[in-house]
Amino acid sequence: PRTIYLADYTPFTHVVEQVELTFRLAPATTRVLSKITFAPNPESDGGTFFLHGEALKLISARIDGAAVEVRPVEGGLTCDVPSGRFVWEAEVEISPESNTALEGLYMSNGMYCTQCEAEGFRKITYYPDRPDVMAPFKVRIEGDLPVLLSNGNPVAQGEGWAEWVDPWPKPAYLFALVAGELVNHLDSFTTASGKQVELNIWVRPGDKDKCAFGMDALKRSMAWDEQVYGREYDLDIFNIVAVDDFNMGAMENKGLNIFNSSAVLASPETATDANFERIEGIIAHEYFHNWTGNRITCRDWFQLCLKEGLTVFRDQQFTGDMRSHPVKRISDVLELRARQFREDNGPLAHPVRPESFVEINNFYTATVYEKGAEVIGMLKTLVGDTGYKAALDLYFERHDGDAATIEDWLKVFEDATGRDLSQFKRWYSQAGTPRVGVEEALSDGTYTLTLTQATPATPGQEVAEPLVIPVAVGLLSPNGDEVVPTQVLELTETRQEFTFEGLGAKPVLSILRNFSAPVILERDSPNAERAFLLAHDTDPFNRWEAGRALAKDVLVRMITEDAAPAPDYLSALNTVARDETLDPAFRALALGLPSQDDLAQTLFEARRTPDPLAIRRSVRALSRAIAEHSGETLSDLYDDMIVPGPYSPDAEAAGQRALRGAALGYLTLVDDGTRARAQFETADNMTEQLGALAALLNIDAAESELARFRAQWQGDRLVMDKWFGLQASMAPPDQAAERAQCLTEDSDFDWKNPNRFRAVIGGLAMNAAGFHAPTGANYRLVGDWLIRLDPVNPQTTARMTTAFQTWRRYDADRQGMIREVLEKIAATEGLSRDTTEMVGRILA
Ligand code: B3K
Ligand code: ZN
Repeated sequence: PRTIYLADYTPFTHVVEQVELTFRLAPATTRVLSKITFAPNPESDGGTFFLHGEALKLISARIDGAAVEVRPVEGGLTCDVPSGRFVWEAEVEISPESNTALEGLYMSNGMYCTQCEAEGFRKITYYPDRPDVMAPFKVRIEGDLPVLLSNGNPVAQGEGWAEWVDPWPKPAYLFALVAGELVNHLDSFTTASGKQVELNIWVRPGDKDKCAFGMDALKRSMAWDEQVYGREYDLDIFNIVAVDDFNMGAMENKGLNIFNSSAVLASPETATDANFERIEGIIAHEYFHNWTGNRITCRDWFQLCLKEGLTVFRDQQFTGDMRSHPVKRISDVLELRARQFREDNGPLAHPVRPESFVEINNFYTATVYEKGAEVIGMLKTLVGDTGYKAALDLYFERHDGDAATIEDWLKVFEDATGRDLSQFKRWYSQAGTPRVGVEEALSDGTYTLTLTQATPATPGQEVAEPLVIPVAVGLLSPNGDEVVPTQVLELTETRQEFTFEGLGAKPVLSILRNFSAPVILERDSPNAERAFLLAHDTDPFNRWEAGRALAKDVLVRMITEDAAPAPDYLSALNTVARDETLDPAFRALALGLPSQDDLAQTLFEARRTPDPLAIRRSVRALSRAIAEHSGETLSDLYDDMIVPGPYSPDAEAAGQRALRGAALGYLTLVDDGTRARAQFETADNMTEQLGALAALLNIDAAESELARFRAQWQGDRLVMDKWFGLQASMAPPDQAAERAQCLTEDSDFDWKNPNRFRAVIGGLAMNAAGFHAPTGANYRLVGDWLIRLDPVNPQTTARMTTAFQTWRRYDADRQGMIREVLEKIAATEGLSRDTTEMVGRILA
């Protein structure tokens, strides 16, 4: 397969002035008629005219009304074209019903839908399928279905046809079409300037009662983007459609967002608090793309973080405003460490702006998205809130309608704030998680903080240059008063000193407040200091972080030295759990332990080979010790944190349920499941029902509840995904293989549905000790399923190969077995470009 390089960018030979498409829908033989006006691109040095096209049956092609001879070439076609403006017309045939890759135009439960990002439009018709070619689209859909949707505004419709016009020039990846027997949840929004916008969430008839929350989230997103970024919506209508078969969460097509049904449908009975929060965040994210992604798009796919990092940053701000900033920050950092640090410290590490790729779909990663958002957060910290606002205003003013680059993005910050960002730019080109070292000294009232930075080598990058790292610090006096409030130190060199004058006693350092940079702090502070910060830090993030560092230290000692759970830690945790001045959601997070995967990585970095079974044993032993030590506290919390009244997914109620749920998890380890069974019986919402089920599974005593859960929810695909996922991810190590086998043989295991496949195969990969069971049976099971899925759905297959990205952490036996599986995948005949690239990188 061919590698594409950022350095090779050249503009397209032509500009597209207008696109007109007609779809004659039929499951196996859809006809797509296109009429496209091309004109020479003044920015291009010329070259051969080329249109992308894949898996298309060309029926006819004309230029300016006359038949034209086209020459098929790899990935599309070329032909001779007039030197000036001309009209290209083509008719092609495609087969949506046999499109299992879920890219291009495909069918899901009898409904037609599209997914064009990144390069799916070329499976619909011949076109310059690249984001820097933007054009207004006019679309006519003909089909015997009641609902026919496309981008933009509806302009005309009749029995079996509809026409849509999108006045905003857009790249083809934002094209969308939906046709089906759908019903709508209807609402409206009045924009700041008084324009009425019709809002719809389109679903299958049985799902209409699951739209209210998503609609509310949409309206809150629209209002927020006006208030915080001054961005108004720009069409008469905004449509969201729920689709059951979808490769990712959702897609921001102009005026017609298409969602995985799991990312939009919610009712109290079927969705957990976590689901509600995720839905709110994804609806906001896709809506925010209307400005950061659609009005301003990317010049090429290397600039993906331009829209994704920024839009993630915006949705994080939104959730913080809607809920709680500290709780959101802690959750985001947990995610970042679990997914992005894992990627950045293994074979798949790549810069936030990659410089080459084989298959762009493989780069919709935690690095591009989440680290991309962290980079924007650092920029904001460095230039301040007013600088950020000025820069964003300038960005929208200067680049509206553009296909922009990271250079453009940084330039608006430079122009708006006068700051030189040439060193900061390294965050976009240098992969790997920087390690920051800390030394402290006090003499004659001067406190000196020496910070160092180093970034380990990553694939293709041997030497790393120093970055600009904003390090937020505060100093506390030994009695807990803040003697130096938060200030941002700018670490720009490999080693740098910062001094603070006038300190009588040695202060306690609270460093990297609010996680001001995506780095790993290398600092061995004494546990007494961590316990002090857990009790007193004025920065909520660092308070939580101190507890986490303590827990990690305790666990590492338990794993490596067979130590007993440290009593100091147990009592510190008990104090936090009881502290009623703390938000319940925060306390719930503080009660969580580091994940088994996180511990494996920690051990690996300390040059010890992680033993997944030993890790699991220690985590369970510590959990039990917490349950025993804090029995009374947990039991009080369980009794007190009952949320009165009917279920509401709001942050406060969800926080109380989270704390009560955390208590239940621990209590179930010591009460034989009495409380969990009772809760399962009486729960009137999915959060409590699933929480009880998980608690019982954790003690391997959920057999009857699993059967009842299934009987109750058999008809609900999204709830059944939970049933599958929980069992795969929680099976005890010695049963995981058998359990997973059994789940894949289940009559409801629809492996072509990405949500179901991910629930089982992805769930198993997340079951750390189970996945790594010493026989290697699960490696082989996952490998064989990936081989089977690849010809059907390369995108989901490639993404799931990441289950193996940490393989070099483990012992020689496990490495050998994983290598065998990876090599077997790599040797599979006809393996997709997507999976070939991923497996190649993991093995390299
Ligand atoms: N932009 C889409 C992701 C498309 C993924 C293509 N493989 C969703 C999002 O980030 O909002
Ligand atoms: Zn996005």
